[in-house]
Amino acid sequence: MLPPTITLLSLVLPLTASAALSADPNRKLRGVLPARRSLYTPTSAGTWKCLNGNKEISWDKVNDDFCDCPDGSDEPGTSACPNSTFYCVNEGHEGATISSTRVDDGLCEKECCDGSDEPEGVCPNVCEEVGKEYRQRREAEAKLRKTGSKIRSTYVIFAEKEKKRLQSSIAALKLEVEAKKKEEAHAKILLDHAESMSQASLAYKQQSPLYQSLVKHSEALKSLQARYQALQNRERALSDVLRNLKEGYNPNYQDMAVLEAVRGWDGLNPDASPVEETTESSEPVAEKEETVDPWDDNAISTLLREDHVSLLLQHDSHISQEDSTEEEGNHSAPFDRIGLTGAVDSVFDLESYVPDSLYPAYENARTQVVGLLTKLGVVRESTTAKARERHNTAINQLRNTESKLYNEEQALNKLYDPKWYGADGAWKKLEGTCLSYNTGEYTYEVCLFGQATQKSNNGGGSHSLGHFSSWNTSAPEGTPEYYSRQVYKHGAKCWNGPERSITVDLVCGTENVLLSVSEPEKCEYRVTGTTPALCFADTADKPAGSSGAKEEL
Ligand code: MAN
Repeated sequence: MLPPTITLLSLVLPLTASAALSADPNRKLRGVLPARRSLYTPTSAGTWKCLNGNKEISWDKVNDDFCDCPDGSDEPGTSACPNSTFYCVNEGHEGATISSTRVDDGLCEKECCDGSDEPEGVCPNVCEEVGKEYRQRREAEAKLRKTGSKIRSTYVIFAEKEKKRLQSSIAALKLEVEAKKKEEAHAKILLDHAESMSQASLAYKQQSPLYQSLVKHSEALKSLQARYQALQNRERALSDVLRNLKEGYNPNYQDMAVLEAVRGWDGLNPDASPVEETTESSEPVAEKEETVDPWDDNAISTLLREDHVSLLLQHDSHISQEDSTEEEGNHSAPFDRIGLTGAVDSVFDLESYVPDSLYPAYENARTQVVGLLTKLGVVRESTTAKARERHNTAINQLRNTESKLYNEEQALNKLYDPKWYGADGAWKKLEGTCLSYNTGEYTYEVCLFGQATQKSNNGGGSHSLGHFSSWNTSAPEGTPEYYSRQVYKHGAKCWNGPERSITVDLVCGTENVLLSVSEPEKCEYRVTGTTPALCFADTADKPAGSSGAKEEL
């Protein structure tokens, strides 16, 4: 509701203004944009065409506070036409355009510091003062931007260096991957050889009298177990026959053969009731000694399932250890097996130095020598284990190098990706930079392009506020607005609420720093801060005011 004085003014002033406008031909240009001034000239016949050319009106009707043109162009300096605009010249400051509805309403518009939106004498002209303040502020901002942009240019240089570093690292890693692939292939050949050699050596060891005897014992045991099981079955069948006989015979027939058979059966089963009550036990039953036989069916079956080849290898390693112990204590041993084994093992270390062209010949010679030494028992099984270990190591090294290469390639792809570090890579420098802000209760930390955290200052633990997810996707990609906001998502789940997330709003500043933190919605946080990465030396001023462009006079 307007104050009564203003309401009265607004009723009276339009009339006064319109009278003044029609009387003063210079005031016909009131509210006209400088670029359009030349269009506001009457014809020699004293007429004027609406700017869209649809209608011709009398020049007197321009700015007469009555809307004649359908496009509203005849009333640039009054509020008579709807959806029209008014331009304030603002001499000493910057021109501004406002909605024509705000013209002659008795209110001094902030955008029109010259007071031209109201009749003369209503609003003071404060453009000089406002312009001075504005220029000072602009100068300070420009200075800040200049300093910030210098820092920013070091970020761009950092990205260039990073690009070179990544390119040469990738080139080196590619060579390394090739070399590692060859190493792995060589190690595989070695392993295959060692394994096939160990097969030959195993076959030889299986001929040993001890192993052969072990195999025979095992076979004999198997045969005994089978026979034992057959006898058990037979005994079970006979028991059934006798039990049936005992239960079904007629004692009145006095058949002695049957009676003897039943007595014999009872004798075998002392727990069973005797055939006749008169039967006396002649001798006291001797107390049976409790013996536990460890070789029950299960134990024998387990023994028979033993893997003899494993046993042979274990035996071999056991004997080797004993040999080593003996040899360690006997330095005067005429045949230094350890020395020889070491020498043979060291043959494997030569692999990496053998040129590719000589490799087949080398392989052949090595196979023969090592084969002979294996037969003689000089080379031990450890050769296979070593070859396997070497192959595993080669595979692991190849995988590690390939994964390093992948990471470096990814880093290079992201370096100039607008969705990551910007088209000039400036943001790369800030990757992993952690900014924090203490609110008293919590310390908020944002590690740029990484994770954001809320840490309690009173020992209450900390919550993840999410990981970097995107820039400001509501602005066009690559624009300063796009880079003025970072969004971190998928943090720790809020009790009865969403996953925590945080929005980081940034503006140009000479430092990377957070300035405020808030939680506008439960578990949805917002921080503001500054960064030199948003300072652009060559950026023209953004349009000022909500109502349009300003023009410096
Ligand atoms: C913790 C903090 C707060 C949050 C509540 C929600 O106390 O993360 O910021 O509002 O949990 O339960």
